[in-house]
Amino acid sequence: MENNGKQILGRLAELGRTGLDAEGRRMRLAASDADREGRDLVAGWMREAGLRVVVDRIGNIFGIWETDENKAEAPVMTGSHIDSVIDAGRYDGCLGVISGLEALKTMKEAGIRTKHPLIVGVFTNEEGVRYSPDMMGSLVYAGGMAVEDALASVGTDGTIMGDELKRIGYAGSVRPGFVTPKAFVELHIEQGPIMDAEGVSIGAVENLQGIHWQRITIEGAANHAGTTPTRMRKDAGLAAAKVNVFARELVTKSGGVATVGTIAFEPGAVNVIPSRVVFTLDLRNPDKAKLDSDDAAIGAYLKELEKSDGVRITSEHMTCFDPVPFDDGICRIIEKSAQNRGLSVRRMVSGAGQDAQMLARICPTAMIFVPSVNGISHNPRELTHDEDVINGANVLLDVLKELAEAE
Ligand code: HGY
Ligand code: MN
Ligand code: MN
Repeated sequence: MENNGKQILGRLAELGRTGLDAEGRRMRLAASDADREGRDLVAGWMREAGLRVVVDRIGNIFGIWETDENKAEAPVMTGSHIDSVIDAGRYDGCLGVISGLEALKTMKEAGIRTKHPLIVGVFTNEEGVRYSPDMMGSLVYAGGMAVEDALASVGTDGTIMGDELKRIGYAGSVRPGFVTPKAFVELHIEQGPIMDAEGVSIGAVENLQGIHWQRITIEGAANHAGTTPTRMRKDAGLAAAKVNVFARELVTKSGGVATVGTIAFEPGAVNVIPSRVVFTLDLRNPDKAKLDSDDAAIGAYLKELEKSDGVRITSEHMTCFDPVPFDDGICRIIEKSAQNRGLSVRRMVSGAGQDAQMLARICPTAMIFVPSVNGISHNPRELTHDEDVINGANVLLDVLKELAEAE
């Protein structure tokens, strides 16, 4: 059985045209007008496919295919996210939503009967760019965060998540976690270089690395860039740079990764020593002990810096997600489907955070990866070849069919 590949590619392109700003940059930030545009498009496709569409209180959208015979059984769920980072590619998240919808449609139109209902989900705010934490919708769905706290979260633009969901018409009434799936499978691009470099078509993702996000504020003293001798400086900018270098040295040893993705200087003038710097540090490692020890080493280093550089430093953790093991049984179904389709397949670790890591808290979960050309992602040059898109969606179809116990 095959999906309608042309439809998947067409919808990826169509969804990819939503959320473009004046400069043509794709910015479908959670609960923005651009996000609404994408949500309306996908919810329309779900209705066209004859799915029952529900929206929960944190704005997660679910397209449900159930029959009188199977609706009492636990559903098999797939899905991902359509919110994006800034100047994003068009595959991240969208591939899993569109392919999941297509798989349900393909089975439905073929008259397949399944023992379990099937659901495709669109989870709110997976990226965490506008509101923290990331994977917010799936975290709330899995019971890891109270919906009230999520709705109260304040965005980088000062808006409130709950108000914005209301404004775009996606403040649903259904309780998040309204049904516990029998299993959850997410198709996603790798976003890294391994599969493309090795020429592997399918990844059976067996676990996912831990993620710690923190926001660090360094207070120094503004002073004249020309007249202030080095020894008298309380340079918040220099201290921030030292933290970045220290974090890179740490993860080079521990096998993790560290990223300072946002940084703001005050007062932000070319000839004024920065008095205040606020930046974020994204630390990741597949090994929990190493991640925790790197995080602790950063905390100790901040204390040292306060003394050596005469600055005041505070830090608040925005997320602390442990590494997540996925379900080996589902990985074996993914491998079997790939082999039956004559596709190369290998086990993978997800370097990126995913909605699947939250669903893994409540049901057996795994992911299917397809290659990202040159490993590029979170970048408009993100690319997955059409053939790999279609292969990934067909493997997802096989896996969902087997998990839903198609007759
Ligand atoms: O940050 C991540 O890993 C994901 O893209 N949200
Ligand atoms: Mn993603
Ligand atoms: Mn992403």
